[in-house]
Amino acid sequence: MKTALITGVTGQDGLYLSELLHEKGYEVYGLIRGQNNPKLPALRRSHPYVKILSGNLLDLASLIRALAKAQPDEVYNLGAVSFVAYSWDNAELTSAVTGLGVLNMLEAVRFYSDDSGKDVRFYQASSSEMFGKVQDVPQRESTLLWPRSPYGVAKVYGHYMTINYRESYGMHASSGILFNHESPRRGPEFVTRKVSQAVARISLGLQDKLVLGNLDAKRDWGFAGDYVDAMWRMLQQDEADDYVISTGETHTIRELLDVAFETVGITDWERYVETDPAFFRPAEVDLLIGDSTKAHEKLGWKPRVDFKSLVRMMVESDVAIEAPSPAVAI
Ligand code: GDR
Repeated sequence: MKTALITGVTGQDGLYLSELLHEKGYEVYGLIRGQNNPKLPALRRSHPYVKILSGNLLDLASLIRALAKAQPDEVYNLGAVSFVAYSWDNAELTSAVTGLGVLNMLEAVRFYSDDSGKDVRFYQASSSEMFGKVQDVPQRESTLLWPRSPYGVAKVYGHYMTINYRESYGMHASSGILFNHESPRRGPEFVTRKVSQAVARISLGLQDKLVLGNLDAKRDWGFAGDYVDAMWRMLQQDEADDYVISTGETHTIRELLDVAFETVGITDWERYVETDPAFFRPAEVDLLIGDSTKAHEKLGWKPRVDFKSLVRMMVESDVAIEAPSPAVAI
């Protein structure tokens, strides 16, 4: 039986990845920050097989202790401050957790590997946000990185540190450059879930307006459940490497609104949607579209859920969540 340690285990990807690894027979450990993490009770209920360890990406000693306890074969570093818009107001914190946190985890893995003699495999959650200003269409592994947010800059640091540990110490450290990936478990601050929740509530008469920022940005949106499978495949390769994971399709926020509102039978969504400069970003990433040919060829990976099915899945899930529960007969 293999053992895996996941940071960011309470996030969307952490939940899907724990399920995937559990189904494959892994013993799954999750690193949790803080004594009273509000997401912990839900995780214990929905994923009782995840063994919880306490640790913080900013505290190297805590990571070394967690590795000594879990004795993992594979470490998936998904923990980060992950909301791009938040990163301008919290640039130092984002740089610490999303950037230096990667270095701490790499160091902890190096200590533990040296100590135990085990060749621990490492996955770093890199991001399409690293591409930033458009250089290449579509973006691939060799595209010049030009991040446009403190979050993107921190992810570039983590990405190159991962490559550097691979080249310096021969570590099996891989980096997945994942484009946007969504699901009904997505946090409500991200645009897809903000839209799916609002559309569900508008269709049920619970909300009147949806206020957004830039409707013209283009994103390559895939399903998170498909993307965690790519993470696992990367760590099963003989050689560690970097891979773009994407659908190869791009859509504007307007197209997202078209499909989301259409799911509940509304075609004139302009009546419900307003824009507010407060939701515009100081620097925008205008166009993301990924070329994951390398992942197709080397990992045998392909996305299964397309854009329309993804948006419908999210809206339908939110309609079920928001719908008033049927009256209970006395
Ligand atoms: P992103 O995702 O920044 O691409 O990063 P997000 O869903 O936040 O934004 C996508 C695009 O939508 C535009 N937008 C809005 N975004 C939000 N959140 N709220 C709004 O009201 C709104 N209106 C328009 C944004 O300007 C942007 O262009 C996500 C995160 O998961 C990162 O952690 C991850 O690394 C990348 O995807 C890949």
